[in-house]
Amino acid sequence: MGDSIRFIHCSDIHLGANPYGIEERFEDMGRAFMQVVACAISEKVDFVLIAGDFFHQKNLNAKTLEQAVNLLEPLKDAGIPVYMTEGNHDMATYTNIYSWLDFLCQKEYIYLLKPDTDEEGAQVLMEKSSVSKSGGIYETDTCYIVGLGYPGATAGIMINKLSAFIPDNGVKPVIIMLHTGIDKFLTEGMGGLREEELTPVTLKSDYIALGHIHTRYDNKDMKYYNPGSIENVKIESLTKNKENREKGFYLVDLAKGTRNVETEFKKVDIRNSINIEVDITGLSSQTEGIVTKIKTEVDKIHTNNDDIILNIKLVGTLIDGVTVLDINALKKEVKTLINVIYIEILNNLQAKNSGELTLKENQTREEIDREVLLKLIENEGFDEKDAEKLLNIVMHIKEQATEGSITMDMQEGMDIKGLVEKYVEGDLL
Ligand SMILES: [Mn+2]
Repeated sequence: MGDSIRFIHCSDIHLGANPYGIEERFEDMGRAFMQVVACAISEKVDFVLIAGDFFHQKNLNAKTLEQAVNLLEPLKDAGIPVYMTEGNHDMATYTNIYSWLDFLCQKEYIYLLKPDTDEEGAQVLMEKSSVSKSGGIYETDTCYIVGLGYPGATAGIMINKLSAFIPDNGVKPVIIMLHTGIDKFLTEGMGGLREEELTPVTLKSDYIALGHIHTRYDNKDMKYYNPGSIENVKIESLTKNKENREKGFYLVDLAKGTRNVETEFKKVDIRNSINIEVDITGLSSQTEGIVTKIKTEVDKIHTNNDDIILNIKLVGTLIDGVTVLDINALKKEVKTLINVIYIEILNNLQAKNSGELTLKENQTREEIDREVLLKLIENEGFDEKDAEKLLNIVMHIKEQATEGSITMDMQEGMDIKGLVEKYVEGDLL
């Protein structure tokens, strides 16, 4: 045994996630975690921490459980314990107290650390023993590991209450696992914990292993570290970023004497995804030219033949003024030139001379409405006759909505498409 406790801290593994039913993505999630396992074995770590969301869903299918067991098996064989706390994705539901993580714990693949609930329904941390597999605190030879789970919306109150149960770190280092985000690193409106609300935990611990937020952040002074997910979980999360954000986990050395913490961020090799804006100004609406342009732009940043996830945003103005393209035909053509497992093309083309309106004096409100709407409809590529017909339908719906014969469902919103279809089919005009 060395002078330091060496461990891996990873989070948000999301086994079982395959957005849009892309089979390869299911395998990608497993491949990412396999790299964590390999590192744990080669670096001979003392243990592995998983700070929540090991699974993507509370209800597993057989394939995901099989994948999980196959991935955990080598760690078990190497005698490397895995300590886990629950995330919002894989925690037990109110009606189902026993989760798949409990199952893995019973089968001795992992130690599941979570707060218990006392008679009053309050969250309490109990010590885990060989008799009771339940509890939030586990004492190893060298340290205490505490699982605070997913504290939910009242994180601040819950953390404060639970912090009273955390053992004193005077004797042995205390390592905390917590599945919640610090609010200043979140996009607005996502909630999360204020940094100062973590203070009672910071004071009693040496390392706070966070999970929940899929991008990396940390604060050494406050002792918290969030590695982010080890793969991109959603396709949507890719489109927001121009480049791939690094994915990975921390390899940590915690000095037994000084309690000094050294972290190394280990990158995970993940599926390449490319998000680009392609300006096709000056081209015609012919598929061939557009596809060639897309291929040229992708080749500038993607230089091998790996299967990628491709998100394209088409911008600019075509010389023939067309703004509506056959996206499916485009996707099909791109697929013959670039190896993709998933492709999305967003059409953001601008019409020629769009937005030019010449308002005359003494025009009525209705006349202005008609003119503006007609312009918008024409910009979508409808010919004059269809545009006029569609305009009448839209004006009719607007009239009915104004006088209250069409009402909007506050939950569902208004089914505009359905309404238009009804009028087109029934030829109500
Ligand atoms: Mn997650």
